[in-house]
This record gives sequence, structure tokens and C-alpha cells, in this order.
Amino acid sequence: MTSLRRSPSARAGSPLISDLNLLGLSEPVINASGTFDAIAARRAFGNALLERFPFAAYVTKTVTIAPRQGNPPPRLYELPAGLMNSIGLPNKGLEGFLAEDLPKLAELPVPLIVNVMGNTHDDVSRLVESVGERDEVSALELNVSCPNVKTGLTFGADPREVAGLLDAVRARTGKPLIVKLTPNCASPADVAAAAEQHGADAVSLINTLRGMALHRGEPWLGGGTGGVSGPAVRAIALAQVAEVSARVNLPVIGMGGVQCGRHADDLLRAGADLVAVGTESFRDPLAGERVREELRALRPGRFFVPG
Ligand code: RRO
Repeated sequence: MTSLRRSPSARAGSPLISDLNLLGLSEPVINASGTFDAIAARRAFGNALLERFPFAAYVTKTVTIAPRQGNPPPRLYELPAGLMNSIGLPNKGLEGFLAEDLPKLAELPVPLIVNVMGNTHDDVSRLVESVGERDEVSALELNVSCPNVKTGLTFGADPREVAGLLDAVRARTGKPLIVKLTPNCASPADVAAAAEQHGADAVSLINTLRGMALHRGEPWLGGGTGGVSGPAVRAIALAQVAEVSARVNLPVIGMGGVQCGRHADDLLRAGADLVAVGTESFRDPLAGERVREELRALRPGRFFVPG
């Protein structure tokens, strides 16, 4: 099993160089799930995408057991400093993902992290087992934090729910399990601690913050409410990443409103080991590459020290 565990010296080490080599990556910038469609990008840019892939690892959009159409439109609402989405997990379902998407994603020149979500422990167990047994997959991200589905367990807000989920699924794969945390709860750090105690290999945060927009007194989004992302959430992400990193001894993937190298650097200084670019990729598809280059300029030398 690939080890994602933080070495004991990591927290005490230089704040400028992480000694954690998550998934063997040489760079710390990846994408946030659902914000960069690598299959569409390959159609648009052809092999140029492979030669100039903007991220050090690729995280898929969430996969569920059954295919889903997603929420009714409108699905997006632009905010003064961000974006609100109510996408509602449209996807081909597990079988469709394995048959149609995985072979294409396996051609990407970086490790593949598959984000999965289920309504029951059995669903998540099946997803973890079926996806985890594929050689093309380096790690799984458990989405316990989507703000846009009204059915299903609210796994992510309650430490006991996350503990129970991990107890049910941990043994189903030897691959690293990353738990994607919600900011919409009393204490993300308590949830992260439960994830750590019950076998998670890493945590990622933040998912979007639940919000609402009205148009002539009625909810604008088809799903009623949505998830807020972008610059508006950056300060919240920074505070939660700092709190979670101080609490757990697991690798932390930080995200929320990263638009440039300085923002990525801030999250790393707050305690993240990797940084994900999300909403900014909708504005600039090469944002990941730009953030990586800006971060390199801020942190000359190798990012990861070989362990
Ligand atoms: O698809 C979505 O509506 C969605 C998901 Br799965 C998620 O995890 N976070 C988000 O803001 N939107």
C-alpha cells in the first residue's frame, strides 16, 4: 500500500519544504474534484494536454453507484467574489465510469485519484472496492461533503458518521483513502480526527459552503441552495486548514479560493501538504500550471525531499 502518512518530523520541519512525498509527487499542486474535466480538455487540446498537464495528480469528479442526471438548471450563480454551484453529481455511475472514463483518464501523465460518494455504507464499500482494485487508480477520495444532495447520509458533518463509514470501507482497499471534509459543520477538526482514528490516510478540505441566491424572492438555483467557492471562501479555507493540520497527523490537501501562487503558499504555510486549485480553473484552464510556476518562484529548489 502506498503510504501517505506524515513522517513524525514533518510538523517540526522547515515550513518551506515538506518532507512528505504524497503519492510520489514532485510538485504540490493538484485539482479540486469536479473543477477540471480532463476528458473534455483532451478533446479540446489533444495530446498537448498530456505534454503540458496542469496538475501533479488528477482528481476525478464524484462517481456514484448509479448514473445521475444531476440537479435541474440553473446550476450556477456568479457571486461578487466567487461562484455558487448546484450541480448535483451528474455522472455515468460506477459501471459507466469504469468502462468509458477510466481508460481515458489512465492516459493522463499523473497519478489518478478517484472521488466517490454513496448514500449507504454498502454503496461506498462497493465503490471503494471496485475502483480500488483497478491498477490505474492511485488513491480514492471519499466525498462526505457534497452540499447539493438532499438524500443520503450526512456523513461528513458528524465525526461518528465518518468513523462508522471508515470502519465499513477501510478494509475494502489497500489504496490510500482521502476524506474530503465539509466546512458546513461545527468542527471540521473533530471530523478529521475521527477520520484519522478510523484509518483515513489523508484529508482534503474545504468543499463548498452552503449558500442561496434569490431572484424575485425565489431561489435562483434549481437545487434551491448551492455550494459557494472561489475567492469568497479563501479566508475560511485558510482557517480550517490551519485548525485541521494542527489537530491531525495526516497529510492535508488544502483548497478554497486559490487563484495564484501566493494563495497556494498561504495554504501550505497554514499546514497543507498539497494544494488544490478549483474554481479558478473555470476562469483559466491553465490556472494549475500558473499556480505551480508562481509557487516555484516563491519556493526555489525542490519542493519534496525524497524520503
Ligand atoms: O456535484 C455537485 O453539486 C458538487 C459536489 Br459532488 C461537491 O462535492 N461539491 C460541490 O460544490 N458540488
